[in-house]
Amino acid sequence: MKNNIIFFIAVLLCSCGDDSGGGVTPPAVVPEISIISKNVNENPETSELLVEVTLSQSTTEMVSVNVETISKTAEAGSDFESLSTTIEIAPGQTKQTVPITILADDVKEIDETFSVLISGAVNATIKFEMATILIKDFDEAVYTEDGYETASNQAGYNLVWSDEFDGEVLDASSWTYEMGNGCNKDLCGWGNNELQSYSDQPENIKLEDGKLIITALEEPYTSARIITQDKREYKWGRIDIRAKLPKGQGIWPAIWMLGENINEVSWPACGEIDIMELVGHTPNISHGTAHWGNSGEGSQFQGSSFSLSQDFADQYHVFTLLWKNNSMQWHVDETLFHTITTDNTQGFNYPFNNEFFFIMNVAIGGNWPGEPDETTVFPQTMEVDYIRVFQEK
Ligand SMILES: [Ca+2]
Ligand SMILES: [Ca+2]
Repeated sequence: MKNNIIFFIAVLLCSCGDDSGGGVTPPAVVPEISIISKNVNENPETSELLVEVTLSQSTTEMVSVNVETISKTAEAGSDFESLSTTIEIAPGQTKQTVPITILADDVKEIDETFSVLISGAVNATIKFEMATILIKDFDEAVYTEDGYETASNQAGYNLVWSDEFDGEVLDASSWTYEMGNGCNKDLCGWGNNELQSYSDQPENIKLEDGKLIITALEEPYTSARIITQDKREYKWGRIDIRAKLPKGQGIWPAIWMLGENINEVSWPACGEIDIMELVGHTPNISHGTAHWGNSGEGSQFQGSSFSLSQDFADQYHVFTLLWKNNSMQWHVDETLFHTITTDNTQGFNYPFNNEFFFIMNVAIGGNWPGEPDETTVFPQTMEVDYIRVFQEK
């Protein structure tokens, strides 16, 4: 009993000893801690990015938190230096910066991202745990004699399907020929008053030297059109298509996609993604366009174009769609020229977070290019070296 009393007094003394100011110390506030997303340029030389970690308010305690980088399409070791550390924010402060080394190269790349994660906060609760760092690339595209080429592996992605067109015959497990003149009920011409009839014959479509070759022939106009409907349908990813395009008045090559639900909701509600379209009287301009909305007056589209100093018929170029949740970005030779997001829908349903299939064709005539004339040289070919679909890991 005596020992217990002494212990009790000792506890009282101890707790009084902390209270030397005479008042009661308020409990320290527990602020919220966040890490802030940022864009950075890939400079010609290695550079330092300062990422900010912020508190919602200052506190009387030392705050600490673990910070680590996570590779995405930007990779530790080649695009930035991996970091895993603990930082402290001193009492009374509300901010600390974390230096991350951004590595330089002279390789043309599509803008890349990595993440910075905070965890294990002491004296704070985590509000925003993940920052996205976008590295913007300004390197020049490098061309070989036959044009531009992209890497067959892409950091941060898995290759989920590709057709390199290396075989003797078109892969029927991926592609279906669409045949005929497009007459459907009382409409003719594939919906755009086009003149061609599509065939599956070698004079119009064949594989040769690792390329898919679609050939447009003069009157009676014939060409080819292939689709992956019900065979290869994808949602989101990076899509690379390397192709050399035809030219001339009235020639209209296209590499494009339609929503797989087209038979249920019809066009354009299903969505259309034109990765590449070219009208042959402007053979140095590739167009990227999205279509959506309701049929008739509710039909919406938004496009942009990319111009070369040469014709797209002179060399191979790579048409890339970077397609993410709620956004799509069009590139030629890894240079961005068009972006569509959910902010662009004009109040209509955004159909692009859905599965789509591919279409490749060369049309002749039609509403946009008009008819061929005496300047048009036949035959005209679209040569496709590869189509590759990558999806984020
Ligand atoms: Ca670069
Ligand atoms: Ca090939």
